Amino acid sequence: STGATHPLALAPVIAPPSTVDGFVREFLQNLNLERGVTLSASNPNDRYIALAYTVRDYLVARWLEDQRRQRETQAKGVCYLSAEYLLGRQLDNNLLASGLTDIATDALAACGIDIGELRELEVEPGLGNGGLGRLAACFIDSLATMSVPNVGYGIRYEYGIFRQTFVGGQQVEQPDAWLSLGSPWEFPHPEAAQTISFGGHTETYDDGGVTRNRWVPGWDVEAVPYNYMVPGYQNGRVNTLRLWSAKATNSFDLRVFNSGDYEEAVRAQTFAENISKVLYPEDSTPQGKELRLQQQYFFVAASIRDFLDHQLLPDFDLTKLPERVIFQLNDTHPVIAVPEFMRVLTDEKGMDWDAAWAITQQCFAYTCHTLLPEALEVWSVDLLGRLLPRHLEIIYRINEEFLVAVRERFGDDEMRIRNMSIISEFPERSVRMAYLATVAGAKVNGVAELHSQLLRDKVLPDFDEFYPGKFTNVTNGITPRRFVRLANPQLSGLITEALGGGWLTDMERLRELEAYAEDPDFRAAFAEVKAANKRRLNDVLLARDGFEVSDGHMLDVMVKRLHEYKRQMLKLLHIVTAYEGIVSGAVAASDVQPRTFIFGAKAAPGYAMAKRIIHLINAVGSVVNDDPRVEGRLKVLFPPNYNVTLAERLIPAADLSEQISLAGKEASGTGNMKFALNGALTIGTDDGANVEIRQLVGDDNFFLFGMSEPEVEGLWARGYKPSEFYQADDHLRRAIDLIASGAFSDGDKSVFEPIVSNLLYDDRFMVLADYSAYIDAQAKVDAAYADQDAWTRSAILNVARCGFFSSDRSMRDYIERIWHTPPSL
Ligand code: H53
Repeated sequence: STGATHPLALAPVIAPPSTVDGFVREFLQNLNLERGVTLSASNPNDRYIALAYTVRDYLVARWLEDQRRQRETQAKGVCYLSAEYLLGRQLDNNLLASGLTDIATDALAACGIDIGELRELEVEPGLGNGGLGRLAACFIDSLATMSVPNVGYGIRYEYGIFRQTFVGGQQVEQPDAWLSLGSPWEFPHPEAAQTISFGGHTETYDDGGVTRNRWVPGWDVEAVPYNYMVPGYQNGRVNTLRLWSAKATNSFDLRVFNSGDYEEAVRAQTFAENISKVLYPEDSTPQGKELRLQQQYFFVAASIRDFLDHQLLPDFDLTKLPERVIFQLNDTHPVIAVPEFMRVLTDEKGMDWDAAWAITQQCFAYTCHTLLPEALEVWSVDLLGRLLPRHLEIIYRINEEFLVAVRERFGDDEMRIRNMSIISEFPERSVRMAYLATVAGAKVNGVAELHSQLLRDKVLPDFDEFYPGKFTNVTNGITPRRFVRLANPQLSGLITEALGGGWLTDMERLRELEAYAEDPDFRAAFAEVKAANKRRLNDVLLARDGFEVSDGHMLDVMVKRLHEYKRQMLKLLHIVTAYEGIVSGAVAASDVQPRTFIFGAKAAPGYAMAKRIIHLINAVGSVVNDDPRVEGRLKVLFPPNYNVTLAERLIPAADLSEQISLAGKEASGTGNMKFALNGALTIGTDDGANVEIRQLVGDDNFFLFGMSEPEVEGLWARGYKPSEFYQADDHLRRAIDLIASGAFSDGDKSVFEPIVSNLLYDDRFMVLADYSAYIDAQAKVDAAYADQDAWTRSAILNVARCGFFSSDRSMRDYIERIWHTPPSL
């Protein structure tokens, strides 16, 4: 308490009045007071910032109130630990959440400002790579909307995911300086910085007759929290996203003073601040760099300290922690939180090991997002020991006790012991973070039914046997606020007209649309919405990239990170086949169903094959688009820098959603859900959440093709020779030969030779094996599209039957199966 007596200081904070005049006043005030300009002297950025501040002002009162109540009730909450949050633009979402969209639009119009123009000024915070980061953003939206106490913890990267440009069709990365004009959505709290230590050594000491170990760190940095509001959808609830930024500690200044080596001291400062400088741009292929481990420890150590020191009441009984909090580990990236938590409880809080371990095993849960072995992080013991020596000791002890228990259960089965050990010995001694998380977590979940099954059967079978009941599934979801309501306002309007309000927070209600699928007027209205979304996309692409989407074309869209397992190459072979058919004269252009193929994909900067595939997509595009023989019936567009903002424009306009990964490789996918909920039909393999989408929408409304996961395994076992598929299939051979001939590289055969030989002699992701099934399925797509009315009916049924994929449902599943954190307040 401040001891304040003024009545205004005692009353709860009051939000400004929700009227157009009230909004105008607040907006102008923010222009004057925060930007120091009058309306007439303001530039667009001033106006955007003042608008953002105005929206913020309405939410802040709720936010402060929620924080106060959370402290008071101490209800159990979720600390979501994630190295990535791919948030997308904030302005529209926060307007929608606060119910201010119309008022703000009118208020700005009254000031002579088009709010749409200000919207376009916001640089989206791209603090994530792909699915995993976007999932975290959807989850915190749902938790706020469901009034579940939650703090999202992460890193405030100064540079988010790189901006992709194309030079001669090849990807060139530009830094994403998203903060260069400042962000009006963040609340920095340098005064609340935490000191985070690294390096040094450990020592034993005598603690009243007991010998204990402790850490004597070598250097430290400050972790400065930046808070972001996470408003629920029109429920008056605002949760917090707390992102940490690294700053040099004063000890660096001291060194300047002592050594007089100013330059060296400044260098050291830069070194510390590098920790939160840049997001690693690898999605599911981590490179094991030291700085990445620094990032991971930096943010989880700050988050745990923040929770224990600032979210708990001062006299909190730590043995009660499992009733108060669950730390959800989003993939292996935050798993170093486990030994950190143990260190704090034992070394700092003086708890004995067994008690601390019992608490830890109830306070953590782990979500695995992959099956790719290269995505499961391991840290060499050498590196861990240098950076976090005490944590390595703790990991060793956890492992020792775990292996004792394994021996008790299974006997001295050395093979099994070696397979289950948290420490692997080859190729170098290292810590398997997924194993550590599995041993420590109360629950381990996969992200789609198939994925969770494979996780238990193939990746962690010994653990599943050892820990019955620990493994579970929570199928991913997406927030309908951003990906339906904001991205597709016209479809949302149509649904509300049919069903009334309320569906946006109760997506199972979309089922009621099934009846409307039989209504010709509704179908016509639905088709008109799709057409309008295509026109809107056309405007966006024209302004952004100078592209035009032709009328009457089917829009066939594949947007996701570029990865071989996702098989953009398969899509490309389909396009080349269609093109080859026309130029060889086998197919008359006039008989081709007009299609525009749209790609969006970033490749990790060090992933050479992925970058080559990007080059090839662009190369095929320029040849196909310019060839008069095609008569404009096939078009390939690849707008650069696919991000959340572009996704929000592309997805509502799509007719066909490409989800064509090799079965058993895509853990879930979430783009697949976004497309289906916006009325695109899916062509897809039986992989990830595609399986569940198909089960829900029905086989008639989904184009399934390709090998199943067991069939993939069978083919590997028999010995896969891609060249046999090449030899056996005329179309495939002609498509590959065309690429090999240099037809897309001005006759230079060497440019795409590595792609061709990879396909013919390696083809880890079995593109050639699934090619002919894919081509057949695409023929079915063409045939289905010819009956527009039937297509529209299927599209409506996709929307009606995919309410399950709301992230609100995912959150309910987590709450019921893992967290046990009921809504509160
Ligand atoms: O996570 C998504 C899944 C998707 C999976 C993705 C992912 C990453 O984006 C990064 C690392 C990782 O291990 C997994 O590839 O299938 O939908 C959200 O669960």
